[in-house]
Amino acid sequence: GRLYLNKVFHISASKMFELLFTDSSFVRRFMSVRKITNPSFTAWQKDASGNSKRSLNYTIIISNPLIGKFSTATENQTLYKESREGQYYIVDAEVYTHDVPYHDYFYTQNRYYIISTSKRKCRLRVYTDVKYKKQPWGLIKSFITKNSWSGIEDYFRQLEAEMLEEEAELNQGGGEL
Ligand code: YK8
Repeated sequence: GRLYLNKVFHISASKMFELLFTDSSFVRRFMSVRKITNPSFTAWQKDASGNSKRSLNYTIIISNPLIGKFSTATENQTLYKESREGQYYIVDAEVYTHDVPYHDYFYTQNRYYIISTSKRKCRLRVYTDVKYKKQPWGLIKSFITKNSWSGIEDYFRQLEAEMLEEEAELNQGGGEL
């Protein structure tokens, strides 16, 4: 996988989890900035193995003449049972884009780590991998991989920027208490 985000924020680990993985106003705002529309979320639900799962559906804008304008997407998230409330959280997100060419060949796996570094700080790390369910022709595969990396890089660069704004808002006036 590739490391796309690795940064310490002045936000507690539990707050970071709430911002990213609940139906928060941060997520709503970030989606509208990214022009991600029609979002629907299921609630977190614990399964037999002890992990929690939820899924998201939304429509993304692509606007690449070779690929298309929009695609619906499904994101299946797993919160691993090894996570410890307030200490660290490990979330896997598998993203399937349903309306792009070769959509049945690949998906993206994002792994989020939220690690508490002190009472009011946490490290956010995101690793990403493009996974293949079937092996496409070499040229197609490199096209998919190249397009995926650039889209993902852009997405996490913006997530970092929006999170820095959120951090500033949350800590406004609070100082280094
Ligand atoms: C999530 C990875 C690939 C996909 C896209 C596919 C092109 C295929 C080219 C073939 C459009 C929000 C991306 C970027 C769409 C957006 C996905 C997002 C950013 C046909 C030659 C959606 C994180 C995420 C993960 C994967 C991204 C897709 O939270 O290039």
